[in-house]
Amino acid sequence: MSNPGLFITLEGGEGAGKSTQIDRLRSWWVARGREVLVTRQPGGTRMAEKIRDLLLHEHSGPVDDLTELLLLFAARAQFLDEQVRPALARGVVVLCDRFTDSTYAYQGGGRGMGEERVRVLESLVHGDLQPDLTLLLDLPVAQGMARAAERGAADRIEQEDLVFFERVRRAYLDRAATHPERFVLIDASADPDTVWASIVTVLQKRFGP
Ligand code: T5A
Repeated sequence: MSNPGLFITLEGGEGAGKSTQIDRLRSWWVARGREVLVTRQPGGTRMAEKIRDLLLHEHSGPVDDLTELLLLFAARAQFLDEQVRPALARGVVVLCDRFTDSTYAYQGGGRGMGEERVRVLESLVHGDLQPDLTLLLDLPVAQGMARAAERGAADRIEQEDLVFFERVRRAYLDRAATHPERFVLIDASADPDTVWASIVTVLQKRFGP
């Protein structure tokens, strides 16, 4: 059954500007009279935020790749059940900073785990739920890392090297090419106002002025 709400995800590498643009997206939808939920992955619910801390901050040693993958989907199952599905059923516009395409990019691509394991868990956890629109904010890896470094201390995943993030970017671009019906590629290398102008063009084309 289709939802009365809208599920929009923002994706991209480190420092792509997702958080910066999601605030503008919220205002755009509120100005059109829509109730909006801004949320993020990993995280979004109390339990999922605890898993986020485990994944990004509270580690006391190496984290096994499969453990990382399973924790991400454990958090996501709770997040979908508690937050996203009820909101969509109420007609809310859900704006999510990262979602499962991040897992394809970071775990599948960056960690080299491949698509298949991600796909199996995606099918188990999502059922048939997919974003209505995914904005992929793309920019050269070095530029994004420089922005992220200016913003503050790196978390566990941000400490990976350039080669890791090149694989992440490649995996994202492959996802966008494989799912053109929901992905829109945004050039995120420009200043925030220019990036926002590109996003507005996409929103107006899909959802009207
Ligand atoms: N992860 C996540 C996985 O490995 N697998 C998964 O399945 C999921 C869901 C999440 C980490 O977890 C990983 C990926 C991540 O490593 P996070 O804190 O949510 O951690 O990390 P990010 O989403 O990467 O947060 P960032 O802050 O790095 O990126 P954003 O949100 O894209 O960027 P933003 O808006 O905070 O901007 C960063 C800095 O750049 C400036 C901003 O002012 C800020 O200082 N900026 C710009 N500067 C110039 N021009 C622009 N256009 C700019 N836009 C923003």
